[in-house]
Amino acid sequence: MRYEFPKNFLWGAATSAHQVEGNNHNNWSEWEKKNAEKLAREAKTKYAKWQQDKFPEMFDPANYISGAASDHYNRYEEDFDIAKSLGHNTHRFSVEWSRVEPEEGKWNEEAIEHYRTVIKALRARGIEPFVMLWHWTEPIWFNNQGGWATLSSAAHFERFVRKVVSEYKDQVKFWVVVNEPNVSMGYGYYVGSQPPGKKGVINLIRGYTNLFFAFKRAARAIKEIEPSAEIGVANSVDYYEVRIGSFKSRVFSAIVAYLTRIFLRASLSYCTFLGVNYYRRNVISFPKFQMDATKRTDLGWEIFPEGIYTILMSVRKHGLPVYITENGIADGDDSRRPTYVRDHLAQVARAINDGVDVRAYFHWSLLDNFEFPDMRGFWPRFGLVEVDFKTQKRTIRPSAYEYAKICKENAIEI
Ligand code: IFM
Repeated sequence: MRYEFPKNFLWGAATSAHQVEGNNHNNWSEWEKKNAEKLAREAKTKYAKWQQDKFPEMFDPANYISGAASDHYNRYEEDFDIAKSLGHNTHRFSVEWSRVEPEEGKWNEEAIEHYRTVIKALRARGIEPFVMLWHWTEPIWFNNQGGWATLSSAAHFERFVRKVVSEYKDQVKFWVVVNEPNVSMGYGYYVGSQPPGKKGVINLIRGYTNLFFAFKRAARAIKEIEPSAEIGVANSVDYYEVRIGSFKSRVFSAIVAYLTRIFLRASLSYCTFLGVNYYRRNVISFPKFQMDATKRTDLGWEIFPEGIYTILMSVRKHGLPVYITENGIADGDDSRRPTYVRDHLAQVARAINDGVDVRAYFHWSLLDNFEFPDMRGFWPRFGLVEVDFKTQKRTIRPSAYEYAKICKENAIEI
């Protein structure tokens, strides 16, 4: 059966500045230099044997230094040509705060012009820009003042957002204020395994609260500067399934859902759309759930397309249009990505059919890049386009063509 997506549906892919641009100087690049050796040593205990055998580069400290990354800062024209050839009509990217405001209160005009050209390059190709304002990286001065654990962080972020929005408001309609607050705060402020490496409940509460204040101030500022702007958050909403006896499971599920969606719920009244990042199912059970090895990604995440349907149905009650701001798979040999894309989009089609107002799908990611959460580095390959990090050669993967067919036809065979 052929399913036609709604007219004007947006099809594209997402990236983030530090993961693809190369040569950033921010809190992550500093952390990478200090921790690369340690991370390479820890790979022995952090990853499973099958992952270690398949990706020995995880033992090389260079894996954990973003360096030139995918050199997208210089090659964005070439990358957008590829996106256009693949039928994308939208693209999500982030503006790197540390480039725009390298010193507190001082704007770098060259960086501001750079992103203006990036936006124009997208528009020239008929690609709608979705601009992410905070995808986890910060200027060093901001970090030195305590990052999100400090009360003044919200005012700093608002100043940056005001500047960016005022500069690009004529060319940009869609603003995504923050990416996956739960994941970044979890690893960065509670576990301490990614920048800024803070740990414990107090830091988590401080970080989360200030990030929320920052979001609120930013969202209000955007509305004030451009009342017709579309505003959202990219929420990480994976599917949790709890199997510990029916009553306990219900209670536990409710707690997990609450904890993973605090930001989502609190942010709703400031947003005009709801961003959903979906990757996998997490089964919580005792004894531990044994995942079918044919259904796992290179990161060991379970491939579970039905989960995106359940998640979409569960956010319908909020009454906002939904944009799937990320969905993708770490798959170095591209053996599972074609099916992953098709199966997830078939579930998206099902949710639309059942009444969810889904308006966009962004695949994560356009390019192989420096994988962020928990500081994993280059070995996990998320790109529709393969990047040879030594030569920067781009090779379009078969899955990209599968996806392109759906984008171009605005339809899927299910
Ligand atoms: O690479 C990340 C991205 O930075 C945030 N969302 C999940 C992606 C894959 O892990």
